[in-house]
Amino acid sequence: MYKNKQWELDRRTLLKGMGAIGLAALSPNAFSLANENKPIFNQKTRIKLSEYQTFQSTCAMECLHCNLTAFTHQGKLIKIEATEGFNVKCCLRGISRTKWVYHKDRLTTPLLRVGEKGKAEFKPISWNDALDLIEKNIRETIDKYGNEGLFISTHAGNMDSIKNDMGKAFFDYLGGSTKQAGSLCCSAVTAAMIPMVGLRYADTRDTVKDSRYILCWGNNPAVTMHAYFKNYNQARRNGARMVVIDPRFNETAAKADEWIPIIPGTDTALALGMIKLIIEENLTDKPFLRAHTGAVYLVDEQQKLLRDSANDKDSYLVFDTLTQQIVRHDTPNIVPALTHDELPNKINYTTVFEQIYWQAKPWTIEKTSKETDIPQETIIRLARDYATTKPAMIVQNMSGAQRTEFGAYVAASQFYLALLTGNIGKKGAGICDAGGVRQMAKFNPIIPPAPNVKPINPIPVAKVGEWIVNERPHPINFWWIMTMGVMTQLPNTNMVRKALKKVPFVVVADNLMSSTALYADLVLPVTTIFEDTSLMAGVRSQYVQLMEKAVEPPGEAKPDYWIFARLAERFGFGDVFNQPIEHYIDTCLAGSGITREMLEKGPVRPVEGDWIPFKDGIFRTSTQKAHFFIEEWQDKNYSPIVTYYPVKESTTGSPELAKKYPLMAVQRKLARSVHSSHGMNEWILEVQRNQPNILIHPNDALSRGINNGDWVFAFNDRGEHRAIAVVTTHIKQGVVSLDNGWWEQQGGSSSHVTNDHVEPLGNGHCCNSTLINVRREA
Ligand SMILES: Nc1nc2c(c(=O)[nH]1)N[C@H]1C(S)=C(S)[C@@H](COP(=O)(O)OP(=O)(O)OC[C@H]3O[C@@H](n4cnc5c(=O)[nH]c(N)nc54)[C@H](O)[C@@H]3O)O[C@H]1N2
Ligand SMILES: Nc1nc2c(c(=O)[nH]1)N[C@H]1C(S)=C(S)[C@@H](COP(=O)(O)OP(=O)(O)OC[C@H]3O[C@@H](n4cnc5c(=O)[nH]c(N)nc54)[C@H](O)[C@@H]3O)O[C@H]1N2
Ligand code: SF4
Ligand SMILES: [Mo]
Repeated sequence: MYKNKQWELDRRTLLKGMGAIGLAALSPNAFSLANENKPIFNQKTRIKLSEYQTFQSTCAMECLHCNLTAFTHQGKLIKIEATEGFNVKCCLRGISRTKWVYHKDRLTTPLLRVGEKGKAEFKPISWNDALDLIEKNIRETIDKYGNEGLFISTHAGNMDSIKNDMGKAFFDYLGGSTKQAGSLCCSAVTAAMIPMVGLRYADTRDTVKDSRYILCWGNNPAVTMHAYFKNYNQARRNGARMVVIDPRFNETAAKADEWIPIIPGTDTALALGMIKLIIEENLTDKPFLRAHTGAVYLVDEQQKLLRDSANDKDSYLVFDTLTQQIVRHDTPNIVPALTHDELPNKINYTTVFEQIYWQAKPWTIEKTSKETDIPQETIIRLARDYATTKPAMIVQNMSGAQRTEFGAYVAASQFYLALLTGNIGKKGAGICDAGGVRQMAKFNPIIPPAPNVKPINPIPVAKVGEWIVNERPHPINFWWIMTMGVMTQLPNTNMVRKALKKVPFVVVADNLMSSTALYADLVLPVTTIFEDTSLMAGVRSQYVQLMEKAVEPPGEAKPDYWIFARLAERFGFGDVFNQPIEHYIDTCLAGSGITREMLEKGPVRPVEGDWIPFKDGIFRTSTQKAHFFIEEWQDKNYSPIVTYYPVKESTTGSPELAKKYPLMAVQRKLARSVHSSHGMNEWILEVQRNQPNILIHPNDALSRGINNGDWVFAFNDRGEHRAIAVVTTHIKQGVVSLDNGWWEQQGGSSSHVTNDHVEPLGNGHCCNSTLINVRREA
């Protein structure tokens, strides 16, 4: 039987005893696998340079996809370095991937559960037996529950261009399955950007250095965009002012000119206060708004956009101030009215611009200050500086501020500010979103669309736990989990645990015995980067990169695509899934101008020079204009113009709940990990901290008898999360900051307490709209 003592340790006792020794040292057999696999690290003889072989790959989890060079010797991975000449430099996590490859908890064979779920009692089985079991369970599920009974979860553990797509396509070829709707990460940003500017992913990192004013709004690039933070430092050396809006004095604030603490979830109120001042002080860029945006579109009394023809979606009407006529917005040589006083008297329509002003008008400086707890003079200075210090850039980048209940409005309000001031489409301006090569070139789906896919209602990703437990929208009998740490990353961990226990057959494909794999019925061992061939043409790097196989995987570990190819053969569509990997790489690249041969020489960027999204005011909507009035939001019964809705799970939104749980918890990403990935990396545990922290303000600590360094619990009705208190003024009073990504085996994830409400416009994740209390451990 396969039973690792370390997994059995109680999560409380484990961390208590750890101190500075590091987690691995506790386990009697902790280093056994590592030792077998790393003779070279212990060798005294020097390896000649000529004996090395090098391979390239990319750090494929949801970070910046830095290009990495692996050095191998006699089939073993010796070290990983940042690839010379690549545009960003990898970090400690990237070079510590050798410790991921040779980790003591690497899965080397399929494992079948034999004990209770979560107790880590498995027996090794052959791949053939594993595939038999999967096939049997899929067939039984479809027979008994229909394709609805199948559920696939994928996310960000490996964002290459092959694996997740192949997984989703496999289930489509089975006839369909239940899928996740939205994203834990940033679907609120998508819900704002797609209708407003016509695409998602538009990063401005190339021209950060050209900016004069950088507003990091609810995000922390010094940690989370670390590999190009040098651009921010360069901007400051060039004289730019950098301002951080965050309830926490984060690592970026430590390098900035100003930190503006804010009450979590109130960012849209701040934006509206700024917009009111910018409009009233006439700091808008009117020529830009008239030429490149839908601010001039006419809206009637029923709050409907006026169109020339109902059949032509793009036939928005405007009022031409030259001819005093209502005309289509794309009529040449017009000067469309922007403000109400440019319209004729006695009319029953107005402009989108006026509607924006009406939404902003109630947000006086006093009211904005009261809602956000930002001093009035700070708001005035912030608004004036942003609007007048050009070019100004807002760094949004999948921010913490949009992982809140109305996150789509937060993201949209930042675009409003940029558009109103003409701070977009220019060097050093814009909204820095995550982005990558997909904004620069077109790539193809690797698998042709499945012929017959049953439409099946999805599960909003934040509700995966609760909906499965309550059989919404239908019972799930078979759950395939890959590239995703559901036990650490989905909100409301206790509910997710119940769901994992409820579903009769849970398959987890991972390369480590992760917190999620502990709850599997069948664990499938998969490769890490450098153990298979793949392609990265994704959303975080501006380069297309080949991922080369450098070493053999341990034991029986296989690439995810190998598993789907074998299964597809059993279901009669092997020809679609069982081609050589090169076929899928070539399919993805076809027509992009980039070939595998080019990539063999190194990473390729599809365009030259600085990337400036929406250059010269050309947007990717069908009108090529940026839109402020969003009919999709109106269709969902939300305001089509950015509005501030108070967050429900907050001290003001739920005063009764706040009596029990008066602190607002926000999440933070750590330098030690990308989510739960690297969370158990031996080198990182050694040089970075090895226990979770809770940042709490001295006044909040004092009233709870908490001292710096005490073990404490963050808790609410959903669960509790244990961590060490850091008593500090680096967090706003009334707010605590929780660490993202700690494993169950390390004391458990902060997701034990996070809100599993669904962000309404994008099916997003509201982990930063969470009420808790904190108590000292007895
Ligand atoms: N080292 C490292 N880098 C990463 C990752 C990682 O795990 N580790 N993850 C990657 C991924 S997937 C993502 S999405 C990005 C995320 O990148 P970021 O958005 O920069 O990361 P977070 O730490 O989630 O959030 C940033 C800040 O938001 C603040 N915040 C929370 N709620 C609010 C609010 O309501 N208003 C305001 N104004 N601020 C708020 C938090 O205090 C935190 O400091 O990072 C990527 N890069
Ligand atoms: N509490 C809290 N929760 C959060 C957040 C937060 O700030 N706080 N942030 C949210 C955000 S922004 C994001 S993006 C998500 C990220 O959430 P996830 O995408 O779930 O991230 P990870 O925890 O890194 O889990 C990825 C898993 O994939 C595995 N893996 C790596 N490579 C492969 C592979 O090739 N094949 C397979 N099958 N598996 C592989 C890794 O070992 C790891 O177990 O978390 C969200 N959840
Ligand atoms: S973790 Fe992020 S910054 Fe570090 S090497 Fe990987 S992609 Fe680059
Ligand atoms: Mo994310």
